[in-house]
Amino acid sequence: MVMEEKKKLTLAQQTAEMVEWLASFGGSKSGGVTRLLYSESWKLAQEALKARMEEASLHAYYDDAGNLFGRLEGSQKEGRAILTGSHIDTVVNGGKYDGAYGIIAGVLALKYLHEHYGRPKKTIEVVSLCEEEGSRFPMTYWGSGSMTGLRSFDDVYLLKDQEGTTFIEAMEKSGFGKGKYQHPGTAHFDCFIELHIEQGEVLERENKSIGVVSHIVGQRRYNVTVNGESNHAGTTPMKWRKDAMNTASALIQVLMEKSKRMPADLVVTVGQMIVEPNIPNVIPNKVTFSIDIRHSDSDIIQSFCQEAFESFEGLARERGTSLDIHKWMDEQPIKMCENLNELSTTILQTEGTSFKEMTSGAGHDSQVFGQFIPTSLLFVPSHKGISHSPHEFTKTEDLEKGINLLIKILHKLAY
Ligand code: HGY
Ligand code: MN
Ligand code: MN
Repeated sequence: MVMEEKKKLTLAQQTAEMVEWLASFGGSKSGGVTRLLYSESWKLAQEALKARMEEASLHAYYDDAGNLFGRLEGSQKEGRAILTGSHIDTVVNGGKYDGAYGIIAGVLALKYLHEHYGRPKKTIEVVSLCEEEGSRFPMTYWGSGSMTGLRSFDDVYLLKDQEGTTFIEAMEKSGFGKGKYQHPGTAHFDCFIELHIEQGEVLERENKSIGVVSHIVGQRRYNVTVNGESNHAGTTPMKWRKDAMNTASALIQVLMEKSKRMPADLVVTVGQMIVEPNIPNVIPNKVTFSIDIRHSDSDIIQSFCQEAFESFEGLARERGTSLDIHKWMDEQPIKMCENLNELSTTILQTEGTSFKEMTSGAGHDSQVFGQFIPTSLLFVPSHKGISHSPHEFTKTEDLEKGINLLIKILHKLAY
């Protein structure tokens, strides 16, 4: 679709077109989207977004981690810029909106502001953050983490994906990490505003258009590796086995049973399991499974992990197996910026748009930026609360309400 035609489209039509367009990068026949960090579909999406940013009269540029920025230069040379955006990577077979919506909202908001108000006083930038999910390598928030210093290049070089490709190989193959672009940083940003789908169904159930997030829950992720002994499924008596799967299933039951005795808003998920040698007639000698634990109070997360892991060692020993427990993510609960939230709620009250102040059970790049610069996270409803799935859906009119709010916030802050 050429630029001229795009200009005549309404904001709602541009939004709907851009959602489908971006979802085509890594899109599958099942309607899911898979765009993993530094993969071919990730690279094509970033390159295509760069062109869209330039079409929208933004100055587009990368940093050395592969974060892509679109800048609407302000007339005031001094002073720091306002940043908006979200992450371009997805989970495997995820939805069209998680991360992508925040980038689309930023590009269309800056395009609208430039077309209707010309040059701002303060510079505004939209960022397509290279990675947030932790779907390819065992590490999350690489985009926002590399910008804020929460993650360093040293942390990631030797990480490997499930195919055995190292992080540095993948990064360099997609053209980053070699010093060709500026080093990631947040030095010239004043604040960060992220639009995101709720990924829950509170807004839809309560018929509210916007979620203004007050806090994001704390989140920990572990990989637990059980080491046993492979052997013949037919000739090895049960009492002689060192069965890594038997132990893993006992440990997972401990987690699920223990969670029933914890506050209802503690959530624990075992989402990934790697079995070796993963053959029906061989007793597994190694099972690695992930644990994702979240709660708004980090002391509750700590006590849950401590008590659960205490029983792990004994259960493993009883079954002739041993354990390695590796914590690879530990983000504290964080409060969002009250001033920015007040700006949003004032705009919403004035225009009569329904909203709800709420906690986020999902982690977001705002959880990282919020540790360094004033940050605001704003939700639009997810149909039936479904996310991380091809069935993720948000109505265009809800997407548009979020973008209109972003336009008003940025206009207030930058013009
Ligand atoms: O897992 C999460 O909370 C987010 O979608 N990365
Ligand atoms: Mn996600
Ligand atoms: Mn997300």
